[in-house]
Amino acid sequence: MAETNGAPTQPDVDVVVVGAGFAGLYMLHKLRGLGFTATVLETADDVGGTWYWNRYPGARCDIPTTDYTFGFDPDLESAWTWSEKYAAQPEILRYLQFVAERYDLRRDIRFSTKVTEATWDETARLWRIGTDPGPGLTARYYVMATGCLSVPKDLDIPGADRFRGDVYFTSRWPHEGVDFTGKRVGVVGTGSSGIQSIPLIAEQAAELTVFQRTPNFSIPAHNGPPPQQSLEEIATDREGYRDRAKWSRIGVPREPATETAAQLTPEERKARFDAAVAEGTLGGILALWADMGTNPEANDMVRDLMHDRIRSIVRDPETAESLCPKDHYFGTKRPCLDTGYYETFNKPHVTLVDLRKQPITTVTETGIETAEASYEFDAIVYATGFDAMTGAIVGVDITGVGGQTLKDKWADGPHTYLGLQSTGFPNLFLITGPESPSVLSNMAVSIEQHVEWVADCLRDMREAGFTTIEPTQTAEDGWGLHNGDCAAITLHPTANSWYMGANVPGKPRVFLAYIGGVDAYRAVCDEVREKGYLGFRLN
Ligand code: FAD
Ligand code: N01
Repeated sequence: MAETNGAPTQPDVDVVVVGAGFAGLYMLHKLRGLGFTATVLETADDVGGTWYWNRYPGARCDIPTTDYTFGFDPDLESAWTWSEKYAAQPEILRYLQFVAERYDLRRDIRFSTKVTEATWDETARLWRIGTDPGPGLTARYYVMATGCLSVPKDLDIPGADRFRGDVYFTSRWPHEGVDFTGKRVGVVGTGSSGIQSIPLIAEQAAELTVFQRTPNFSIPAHNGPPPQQSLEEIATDREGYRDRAKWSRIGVPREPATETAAQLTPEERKARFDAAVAEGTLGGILALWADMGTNPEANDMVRDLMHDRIRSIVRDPETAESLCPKDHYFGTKRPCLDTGYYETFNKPHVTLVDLRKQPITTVTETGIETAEASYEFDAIVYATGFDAMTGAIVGVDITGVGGQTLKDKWADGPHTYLGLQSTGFPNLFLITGPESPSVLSNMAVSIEQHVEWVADCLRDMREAGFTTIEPTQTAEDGWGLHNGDCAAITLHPTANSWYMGANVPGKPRVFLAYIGGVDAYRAVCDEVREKGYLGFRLN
């Protein structure tokens, strides 16, 4: 670190980026292209982020890979071919490694390095970043590309540390894989990770017991080759195709439904539902009719169709009823795409334990006890989710102007302007942070939009001679109100979802993402920039 009379005048680098997933990799590439010096800090020992950590059997994307991919470089796109409609974790990891190699990114990434603290030095106008292992470094700008689903939720099950058999977390799966052949396995959790892994664990295990607290909605992924129509559209008009995704509601090129449920006959609704199930995409099933996310009756119609489908597959009526989600509206928890999930419960060696009827009382040395029974296992798999959206951000001890910590400021929920910055924390940028479309969208598209906005902002500042940027309080408060209003007109706040922070005991209950749409959000961000960074204070 350069120092004059003991006080640093110049930072070690222009920008520190934390995280080497999709977001951190593209941020580094973009910054370099603009002539900024940058260092990426990453806990893992290689690139990949989500796709480095989540190596459980069946892990794959739920946005078609032709869309869940970088679009910023046409040459990169022609250099890579996805093998499946929904590529599996090893292939997505290979892709991100390929990206790192293609742009020679690893030389500016410090692996096996956890960022523990970051403090804004008001005099020197730079961030002092503390790392484990040290030494830390200083930077003018600090970008958190730390991921929305990167911090596993702490286990909140009594006795969990007593179990003497093998314990696995889907979010921290061993690199060498796990062989469950002949084993008695218990899986706790039936979100996307559980629903993807359960059918494959069932193929190996001698006995599989699934502990379900909340059933989830799932439709078949119908995985296979990448969709021919997308491939053709990309081949003939790549830019137009990517543009349609950027200006769509969830970041995939698709026209939204315009008719409300009441405008359709029951036969038309059923035909749309069947077509969406046959298509096997979230974009399709979440857009059956225009009011399914806002009108309880319209949503009930999807729920009923989903329940009928589950009952038609699962042979044991009691198990089928337990698998039918009734405590939340369709779409208010992220729906899942599966391969043979419901069919798995027809196998004689697979048992569903409905924790609504018999809650877990404790984990024991040899298994799991519920209010009604005791289950013995060789291995327990926890697919229990993440401290989503804010976990990785407040996991770093971040101190801003006047000694205020971000953790304190966000004690009642995140406060940001555009999900990009928080008042009192100059030059700190969040990639796909809370109050941006983020996890409600195809994140490849949302990550690119944020990275490009931040890069443009830093270049604009350099050209205009500014060195600090932070939102005004008015802008931040206004954005917070707008976020809350957008969520309030939907059914989302009614669910105990991780979108609401409800999965982590003690976490404030607020809707964590911006639900106004990828298209509307992009328009706001573009306008803010065009109007000279309206709502930001530059110095
Ligand atoms: P991440 O990939 O999470 O990377 C963040 C990195 O930051 C991690 O490597 C982490 O180790 C590092 N990090 C965090 N804190 C620190 C720290 N303090 N110090 C140092 N390093 C730190 N989204 C979709 O749009 N479509 C999908 O199909 C899809 N599938 C998913 C499947 C799974 C199993 C999961 C868990 C998520 C999925 N997501 C999907 C969301 C996914 O997280 C994003 O699409 C995307 O990969 C996020 O990239 P990122 O770079 O922002 O964050
Ligand atoms: O986590 P989750 P996830 N006792 O929070 C249960 C993305 N993703 O890793 O709902 C008993 O959804 C919990 O029960 P409940 C995607 O965005 C995508 O599966 O809290 N059970 C729930 O069933 C996804 O939404 C893919 O009642 C407990 C489960 O554990 C997000 O990541 C694949 C419990 C956790 O489900 C998170 O998914 C994987 C307890 N104490 C992930 N605590 C794709 O398909 C928790 N549970 C692309």
